[in-house]
Amino acid sequence: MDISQITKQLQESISKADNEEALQQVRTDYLGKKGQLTELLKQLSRLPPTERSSQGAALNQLKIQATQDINNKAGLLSQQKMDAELLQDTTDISLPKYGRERGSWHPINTVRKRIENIFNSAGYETVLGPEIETDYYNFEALNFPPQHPARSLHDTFYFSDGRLLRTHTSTGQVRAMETKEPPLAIICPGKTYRCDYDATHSPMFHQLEGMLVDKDVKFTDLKGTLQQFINTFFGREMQLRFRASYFPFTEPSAEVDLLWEIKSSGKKETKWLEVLGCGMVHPNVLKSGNLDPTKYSGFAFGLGIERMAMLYYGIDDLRLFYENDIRFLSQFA
Ligand code: 2NL
Repeated sequence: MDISQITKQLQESISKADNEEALQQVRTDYLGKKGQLTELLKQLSRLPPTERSSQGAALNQLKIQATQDINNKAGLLSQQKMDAELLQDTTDISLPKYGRERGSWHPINTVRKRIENIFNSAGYETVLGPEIETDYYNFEALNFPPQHPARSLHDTFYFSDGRLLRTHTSTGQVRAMETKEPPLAIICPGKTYRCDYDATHSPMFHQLEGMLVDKDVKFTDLKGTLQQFINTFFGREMQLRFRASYFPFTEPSAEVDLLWEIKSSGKKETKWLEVLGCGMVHPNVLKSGNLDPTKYSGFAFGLGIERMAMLYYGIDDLRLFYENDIRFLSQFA
């Protein structure tokens, strides 16, 4: 077979191949195991030695050239195919991205951390307890005897085995009293649960309780501590009012009101808002914590983190915290 004829045929086949499959067929026809060029190279040995070297060199040269030409054409076809696909494609790469916004802390966690930081700086240690509790830690150790009427105020979620979702975070503090020696300065933040839901109550809410137990802890220590805390939290001198109240776990007990300025239609008004509950730790509660009430005394307080966050940010509906509306949450980023 005449090499120049094969060369011409090959060039024609390559230029006729107008898609990748057709070109692959050309490659097989000429360079494949049974391809024309491969066959000719195999037959070289049968040629007389004089012709063998010149024919061999020419065939090898053709093989190299053929490989190169086919590869070039393959590149061209692939480029054409991509160009055609891009013309068809309707993806708009100039569209703005979505779903990649940065997350941020939930305002409840931000406020919780702020409060924790204030107390931690004053030497209070954060302790955490379980959210599923026993009747003992949630009620009995805190001086709610069985049948005590205050138990019903808590609208407790019970499990069938008698355990419950903690209704306050005091449970963590009882556990801390059991294991640590005074002086004891702890705060216990976390989720708490009560079976109640409306504009001002959520079945899950956040509390932070704190206590200080040592020798000679007095009610004035409590007043000073809470005044200092509230001033630091709001970043200015605030006016507080301690009002006598009742909790089973403290005696005496007080509720703390905060003088709050409300600007309604240009006029400045003030209002007392309840922000904290507190008192001197009941002797029975010290006893539950294996502490001798003749030797030690302590104060304790509890606050609702949602309430503090509402005041701090000026939010008027508790439910906004739990709806996970990104337009609401992103304001606190
Ligand atoms: C409130 C009232 C309060 C406490 C919590 C406490 C804890 C122990 C012992 C004694 Cl272990 N007291 N905690 C004391 C007084 C009030 O919370 O209105 N919370 C939102």
